[in-house]
Amino acid sequence: NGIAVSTSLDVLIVGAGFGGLYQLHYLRKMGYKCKVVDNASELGGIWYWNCYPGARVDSDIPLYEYSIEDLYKDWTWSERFPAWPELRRYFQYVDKKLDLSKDCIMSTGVKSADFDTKSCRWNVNLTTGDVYDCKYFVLCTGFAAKHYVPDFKGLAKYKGIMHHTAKYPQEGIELEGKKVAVIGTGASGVQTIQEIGPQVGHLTVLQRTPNLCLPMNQHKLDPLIEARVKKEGGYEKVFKDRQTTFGGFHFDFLEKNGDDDTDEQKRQLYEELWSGGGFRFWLATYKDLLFDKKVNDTAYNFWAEKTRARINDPKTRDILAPLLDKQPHTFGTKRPSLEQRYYEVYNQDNVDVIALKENPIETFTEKGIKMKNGEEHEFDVILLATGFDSVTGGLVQIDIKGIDGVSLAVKWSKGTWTYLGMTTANFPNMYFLYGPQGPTAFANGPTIVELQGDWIIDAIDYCEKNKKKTMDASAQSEAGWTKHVAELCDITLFPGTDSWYMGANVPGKPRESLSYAGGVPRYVRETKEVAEKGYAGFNFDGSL
Ligand code: NA7
Repeated sequence: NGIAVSTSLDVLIVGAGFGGLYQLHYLRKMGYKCKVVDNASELGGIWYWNCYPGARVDSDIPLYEYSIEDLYKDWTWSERFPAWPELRRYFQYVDKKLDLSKDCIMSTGVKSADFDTKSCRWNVNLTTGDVYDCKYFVLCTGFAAKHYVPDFKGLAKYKGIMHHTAKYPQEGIELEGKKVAVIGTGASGVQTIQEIGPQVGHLTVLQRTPNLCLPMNQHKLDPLIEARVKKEGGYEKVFKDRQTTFGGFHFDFLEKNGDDDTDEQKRQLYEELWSGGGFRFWLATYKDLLFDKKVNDTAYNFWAEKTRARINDPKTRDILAPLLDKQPHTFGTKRPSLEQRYYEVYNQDNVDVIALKENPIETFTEKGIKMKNGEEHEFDVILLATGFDSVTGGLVQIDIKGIDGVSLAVKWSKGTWTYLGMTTANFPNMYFLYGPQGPTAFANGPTIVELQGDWIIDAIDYCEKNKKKTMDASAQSEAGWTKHVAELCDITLFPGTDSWYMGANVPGKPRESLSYAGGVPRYVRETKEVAEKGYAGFNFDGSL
């Protein structure tokens, strides 16, 4: 009826993906009055928005699902690495089981939120005009809630169909027979390219940096085998194991360094990891792979040899998989994508690649894209797979003001400051998960969402049981954590590469480690210790 509503809640949660729904389920079960708000019209978070052709998860089943409430028992995946439609169906299934939707306000964004120092509550303004006041404000916006479109010259001139992959139309686009361009070869670009390459009339890939893709080794799952694995406790074992490994997967780095093995042994190990598929070649290898460039080079050489053998044209081979002396970046310091048929697609007559470092985009035109060398390419469809203002973007795009009236965007404009990767000083009773300075970038989402989720739920419950009005990180503990996160990253090979891990993919964004590089077990230990010490480093009911 157009009349704005004002409502009081215990907890307002932003985001109806894995993180937000976990918060809703448990906090509601504990008796707290909660609502989830999400811009999307359906549950699923990242899997609502990323519905481009071929979008799928890079964690193998059953890593990428909830471990709670025996949900796994009545749900069977059809593939080892499921695609977005199946992931969406999973959310519908979880919704049915846990009755979540009734407390989700969909197709609605959070415009702004201010902390009222008198009432010690958050006032949250929604895009509908409705206002909620809540004691706790929990942001579960994920690491890729804000897509990034580079400031290409003439972008607005283009008259054809153009979409960012994370804003792909829900109803799809007819691509058959069309002239299509894909800009960007991160995970989104790689998945799109390998899916549409065989369908479109002509595909031009505009690549700035090659992706050091790893074989996905996708396969269908047999429901009978899965039922047996479940019965024998296989799924529960994975759920337990994933809490104990560096990346929250069910495999981990080895207890040895590259130099502990001969060349022959190395080759044998690499072959095994390669054929195992998924991220094994990245995260189940020598423990110094991401610390020692010499060891890393042996992995790069193996990758280049395997990959180059699949590409027919010598020039294309050098563009997609250069030899070590021209390597685009140290292996694994940018997120490797998992591929199926990706390199073979470039052997098709209807697929070309343009190396943007040699021949950059000059300008977009009415009909397509003009390159620096003067060539103009016409396209019916341009897909921008150009990534995200990752990790922090989803948080700072909401106008959130803490106790001193300073917004989060201003506070983090020169660098990110958090305590434990879940709180930030001067924003009392506000928590975020799968965000900055937690193990976000290197870890399996559902693992982190459950571990950080429990920590946040416990913290809220602690405050309520102990009648605390506010819980706020101290400036000192925040400075300590931020330094700790930087130090953990500085000893790795990550800082040497421009990537979204380092905030280096968006011009002007501060360069820093956006994620905690100490691995999941250490992170859990450190955050648990803080809780066990009565939430050391936090001020309760501090002077406001
Ligand atoms: P990514 O991994 O950030 O990839 C973005 C791609 O877009 C990457 O290849 C970029 O090249 C390219 N890009 C970005 N800006 C430009 C400009 N200005 N010109 C040309 N090319 C550009 O995003 P994704 O969506 O693929 O994946 C994000 C994460 O989602 C992924 O890591 C997984 O965790 C899931 P660059 O490499 O910067 O040279």
